[in-house]
Amino acid sequence: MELFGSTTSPFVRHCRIALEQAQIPYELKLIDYDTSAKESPLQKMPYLKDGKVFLTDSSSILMHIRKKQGQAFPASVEDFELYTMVNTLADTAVNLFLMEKDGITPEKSDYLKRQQARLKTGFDTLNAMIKTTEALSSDGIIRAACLLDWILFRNRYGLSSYGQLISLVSHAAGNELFIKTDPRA
Ligand SMILES: N[C@@H](CCC(=O)N[C@@H](CS)C(=O)NCC(=O)O)C(=O)O
Repeated sequence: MELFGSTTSPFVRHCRIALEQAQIPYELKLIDYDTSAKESPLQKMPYLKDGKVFLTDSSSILMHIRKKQGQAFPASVEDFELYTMVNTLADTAVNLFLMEKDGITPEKSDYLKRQQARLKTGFDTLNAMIKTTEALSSDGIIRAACLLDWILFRNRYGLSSYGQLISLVSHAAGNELFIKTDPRA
């Protein structure tokens, strides 16, 4: 099985953690955006090749992994709500980051101002929603830990007032698989 992506993408990191949890042997193929634009119709990373199976989104990749592991994906409606909420925030934060690299900032775009506002209401809600500090206990929680650590790594948003979010990342930071997939490594 081959997983294609970068070591910095929070979406790729989640898939790597799931593959490790499922103890599925795989090769991480490091690629850049030019390669994903050529090889994936969605022009995004991650994508996965497993024999004849070709998957172009981290959610279908996770379903494939969890199925092989004999686990449900999503595990519950509540965990899927958390997962999709974090996913939307991840898309928002990554878009803002990539647009900024191209010199387009919220000051210049009402659409980006709305994206920025979404981060605040989203993080407020996540902070109230996340009750566990068991960092890798479900896909909703893993996705949250991957996104929050990416936000800290890229210095994209001040999280210091969000006690539960900070506590989740601190617990994750002590986990072997989280350490192994650290984007700073
Ligand atoms: N829905 C996708 C999102 C993946 C995604 O946004 N990946 C980013 C890297 S972190 C990407 O490839 N961006 C390239 C682009 O938007 O041009 C998934 O869950 O796999």
